[in-house]
Amino acid sequence: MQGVYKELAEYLVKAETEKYETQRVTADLKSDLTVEEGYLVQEEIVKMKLAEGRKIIGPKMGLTSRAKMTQMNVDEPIYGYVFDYMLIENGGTVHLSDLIHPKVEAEIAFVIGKDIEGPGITGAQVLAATDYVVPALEIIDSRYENFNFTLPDVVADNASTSRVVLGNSLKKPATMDLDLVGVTMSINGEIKELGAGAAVLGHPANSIAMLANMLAKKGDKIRKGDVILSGAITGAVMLADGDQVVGKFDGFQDVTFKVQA
Ligand code: OOG
Ligand code: MG
Repeated sequence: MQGVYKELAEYLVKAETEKYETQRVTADLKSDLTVEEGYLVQEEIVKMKLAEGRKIIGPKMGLTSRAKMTQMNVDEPIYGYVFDYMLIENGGTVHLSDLIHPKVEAEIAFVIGKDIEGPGITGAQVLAATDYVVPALEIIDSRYENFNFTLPDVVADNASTSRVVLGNSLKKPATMDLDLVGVTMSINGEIKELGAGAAVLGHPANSIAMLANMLAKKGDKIRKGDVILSGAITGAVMLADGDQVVGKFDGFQDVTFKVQA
């Protein structure tokens, strides 16, 4: 059985590396893939990346806001992993030639100061274990045609994770109400999406708590030093050559990047 998950992982990593859209796993290769099995495929992807010498920046949450669940037609939060090669500096450039069909979304990231081990973790416990919060723009790039997927597909595909731009301003979470942080995401000076931290499960810390509790089911935990995206506050917007993307988060400095062919 293990062999099947590894094969599916190789199929998805090949699409990522060679930058082409591919058929959904559940459409073509394994129509009865469950969400749990999707995570087994994802684990194989993580193993492949680690074997190549990539480093984990942290797990990430996805599909934690209604905006995202509605946009992607799925109804449950998921997690995936961000690796070192995915980081783009604030103000940097995303090259379309490196990616398939990228979209951008606005998120709040948590820099974890102490291990967090579920089950039963609450948002308050997450805040107590968080050193800093940082605004972020995530560039997602589903390996599937038209970002069309079921929950098992997107879990297998490492939650569409592709690139991350972290802001430069770090804040102590105790100094602000993260649920009330207003966010706009603009492209070429025009606001495309907007929202507030509360869009993510009522408070972004609840998303990190859910992650700790999900990881606990497989005997894993959140680790000191992890930098964790809590999931998009806004819907995701397709990127095009020449785009100048700006995320404004109330109380933080802007997060920006540009897009080039
Ligand atoms: C899945 C990735 C979701 C988020 O923040 O909701 C995600 C997708 O929409 O392709 O990263
Ligand atoms: Mg995201």
